[in-house]
Amino acid sequence: MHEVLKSFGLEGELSGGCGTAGFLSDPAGELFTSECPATGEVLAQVRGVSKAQYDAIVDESTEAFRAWRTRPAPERGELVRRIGMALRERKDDLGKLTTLECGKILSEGLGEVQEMIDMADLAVGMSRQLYGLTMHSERPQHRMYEQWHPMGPVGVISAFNFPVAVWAWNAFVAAACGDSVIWKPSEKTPLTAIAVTQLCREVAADMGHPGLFTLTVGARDIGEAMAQDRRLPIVSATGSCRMGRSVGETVAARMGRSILELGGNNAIIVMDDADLDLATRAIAFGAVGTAGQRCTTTRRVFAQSGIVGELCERLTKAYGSVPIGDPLDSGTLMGPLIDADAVAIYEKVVARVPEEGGEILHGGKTLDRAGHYVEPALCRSKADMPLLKEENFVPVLHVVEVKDLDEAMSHHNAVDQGLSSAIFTDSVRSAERFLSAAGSDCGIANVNIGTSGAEIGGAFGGEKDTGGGREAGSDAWKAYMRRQTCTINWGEELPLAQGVEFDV
Ligand code: UN1
Repeated sequence: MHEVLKSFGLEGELSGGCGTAGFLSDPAGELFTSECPATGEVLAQVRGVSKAQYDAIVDESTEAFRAWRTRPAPERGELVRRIGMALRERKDDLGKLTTLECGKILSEGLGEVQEMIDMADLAVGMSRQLYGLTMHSERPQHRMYEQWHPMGPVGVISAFNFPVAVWAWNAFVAAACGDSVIWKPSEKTPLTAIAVTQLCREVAADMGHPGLFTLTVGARDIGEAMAQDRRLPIVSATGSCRMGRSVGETVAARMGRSILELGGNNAIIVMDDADLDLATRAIAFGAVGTAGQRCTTTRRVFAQSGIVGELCERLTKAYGSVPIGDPLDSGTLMGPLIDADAVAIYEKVVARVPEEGGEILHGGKTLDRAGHYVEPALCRSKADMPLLKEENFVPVLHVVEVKDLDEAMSHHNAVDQGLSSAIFTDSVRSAERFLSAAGSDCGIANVNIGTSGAEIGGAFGGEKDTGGGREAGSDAWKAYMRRQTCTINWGEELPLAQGVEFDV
C-alpha cells in the first residue's frame, strides 16, 4: 500500500460520484480500476456514476450555481485563493499521486500541481478584473456599457496526461467567474480527481458552497451526456480530435458553448543558423518528456540541410542517454506509457516507419519489464509519410530535412492540427517570418524554446482540428461568462437609434 494513497484515504472501493452531500456510491455505476502504469499494480477501484446519479449531481450543481453567482466576484476569488493555499500544503503528496497514477516523472507531477497553484493565483487576480467596456451612446442622455455575468454549471472533461492541471485551468477561472463546475476526469486517472475534489470541496464547503465542485467519474456515456445536457451552458473538453469533434458538434447542436483543447502535431523548425545546443535540449524535452504524451509534444522536426546531419547525431546521443524507469526515482527522465493500449499503438507506429520510407535512428523497442515501458524512437522521415499527419500520442519523433524556411513552413502547416510550434534560429528575419500572419498557423508559436511546457499566463489552445478553444491566461475568462450590453436612458425623451421616427 502506498503511503500517499493512504494519506488521501484512497483505499478499497471508492466512490467516483461527488455532489453537494459529498462522495456517494451508486451500485449501478460502472467499476473502474486505477492501475499504476509503472508497475501494472492495482492502486484502487472506483465506482463511477450511474446516469441517474449524474442527473442528480447536475441538479445539485445547478442549485449551487444559483447561490454562487450572487456572491461578489472578489469573494469568489477568496475561495479560489484558499484552494491555492490548500494545494500548497498538499503539493508533495498530490505530485506523488499524479506520478503514481499517470506515470509522468515526479518533477513533472510536482510541476503539474504547481501549475494548479499558479492557476489559482491567476484566477484570484481575475476575480477583480472581470472588466466590461463602456461606450458612448449616439442618443442624448443615454449611457451604454457591457457587463459579464456567470453562465451556469460548466462541464469539464479532462484527459489522463494532465489529470489535474487542465481541470484547474477551467475550474478556478470558472469559479472566479461565478460558475459551478462538474468534472468528468479520464477513467484512467480517477484517483487524482477524487483527491483534488476532496480538497477543493472541503474549502468550498467551509465557505458555504458544498456543491461548487462536483465529480462524475464515468466512461464515454457520461461525456456524451454532458455534451447533450442543456443544463450545462458550457462544456470544456480536452482529448483527441475525434472525441472533441463529437463533443463540439453535439454541444453546438443545442446552441451551447464548447471550449476544446484537442490534438496537436507540433513541429520545431531548426535553421542552419540555430544554436544546436538549445535546439537539441528543447527537442529532447518536447519529444521524450511525459513519454510523448502531451498535447504539446514535439512530433516533427524540420531541419535545414546544413545542420540536419549534426542535429540527428546530437539527438541520437541525447536519446541514448535518457534514463527510462520508475517515474518516482529522481534520476528518471522518461516513465512508462499510460497503459497496454498505448504500447500497442507505439508498436504499430514504429512498424510503419520503415514501411512508409523512414529510418529509425534510435529506439523503437518495447522494454521487457513490468509496467508499460518503451524506448523513445527517433526517426529520419520524409515529409509525405502518412504517419506525419497523425497525432499518435506516443514518443516517436520524425526529423525531416528541408532546404529552406519556405519548404519548412509549407510542411509545418500541412497538417490538420494547429496547437504548438517553434523555430530555432539566430536570424531575426526567419523568426519574424515564422511569427508573421503567413507563418505558423498554430495557437502557440515560440522562438528558441520548444513546443511544450507553456506557462499559464498566456492563453492556451490551438486552431484547426485542435478545436479553437483557449484556456488559462490573458482574457480566457470571457469563455466562462455571458456578455450583456446595457443601455440606460436617464433623460425625459425616448429618441430611437439610427434616427428612426415612431411617434404614437
Ligand atoms: C496537455 O497536454 O493537454 O504546455 C496540456 C504544456 C503544459 C500543458 C499541456 N503546460 O505542455
